[in-house]
Amino acid sequence: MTEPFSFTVHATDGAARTGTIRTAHGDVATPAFMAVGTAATVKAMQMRDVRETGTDVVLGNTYHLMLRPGAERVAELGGLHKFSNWPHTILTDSGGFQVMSLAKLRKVTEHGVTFQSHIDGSKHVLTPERSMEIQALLGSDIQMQFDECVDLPNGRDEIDRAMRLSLRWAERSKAAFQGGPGQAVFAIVQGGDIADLRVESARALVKMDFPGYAIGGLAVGEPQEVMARMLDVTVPELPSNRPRYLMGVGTPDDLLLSIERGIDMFDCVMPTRAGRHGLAYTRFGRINLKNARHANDPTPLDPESNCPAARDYSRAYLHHLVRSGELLAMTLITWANLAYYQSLMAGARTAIREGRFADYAAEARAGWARERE
Ligand code: PRF
Repeated sequence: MTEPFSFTVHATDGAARTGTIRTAHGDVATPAFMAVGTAATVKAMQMRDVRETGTDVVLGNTYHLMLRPGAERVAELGGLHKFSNWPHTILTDSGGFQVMSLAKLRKVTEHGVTFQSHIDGSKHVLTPERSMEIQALLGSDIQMQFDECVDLPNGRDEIDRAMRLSLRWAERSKAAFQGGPGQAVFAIVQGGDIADLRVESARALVKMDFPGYAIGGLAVGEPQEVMARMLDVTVPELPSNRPRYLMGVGTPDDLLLSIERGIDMFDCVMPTRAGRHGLAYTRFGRINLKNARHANDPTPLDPESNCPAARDYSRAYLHHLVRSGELLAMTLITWANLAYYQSLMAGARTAIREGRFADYAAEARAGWARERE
């Protein structure tokens, strides 16, 4: 029998917490970094290797999967876990954010969003009800409410309008959620960079009593200190016994700053996308492997890493692969990046348990100063 969805906090250190989220497809150690698997693949990676980096959750996207290969097809093939060979926890985003950044001829109404596919121009409609139906067909463990995220900077009226629309869509998403045991739907706080709108959004969503709360609408063009301030006003409004997910964030520094403020979950294309562009994230900082200074360097990215990609290949070899446009460059650097992000999170979990998160964050930040790309 599948156990119900749950979140247990094991230890806190200031506002930082470490805990376990239990879903129908296993346990997630928090703070957690979720690997982005937009189109049912963590680009350039095999799921076996994604798992080996310490990843507990892969994120899928409603928008991409509805367009190709189609949610009904994935359901007929046994659901997203089976289709992608990822038997662990899957979180799916609801589609609104991707429609806004990728689709053409978008139109937002109370009902939902009409748009044209970025792949073939075909016309589609996403509503809270259809988004939840697609996420149910995919069979994800954690499903996101349908919301509207606006860019920053933006005017108060526009931020206010999208926040209130997202609240009404939260009600409709919750009513349309078809999850069984071990599955959950999360709300998304909006409100841009305006503190009172953030507080209002969070309070209204908490009244609706969701099993988890995301903070959306950040990392959309605002400075890091604005993001930190929005976390400072939002997190205290959220119940301490529910997981908190900061969507689309971020750099290693963003992760530490957010964990310090009580965030439990993250996703970001940064380690995977940068990996496809020759950029490595390591304990020593970000390294641009395209740079000629690596051409004769026999040392690996990190000799002490437990990731084969970071440990067993020289920087000179990775430089050569990047310069030659070899596919293996993407695989190895993505793999090393995911492994670094996961080791940063594992270290954070241990440090919180041991009550030394501030020291851990300071040491990590000092380490990044050792590389100059
Ligand atoms: N809403 C949804 N997905 C998201 C965001 C959001 O606001 C963000 C913002 N950084 C990333 N992904 N549904």
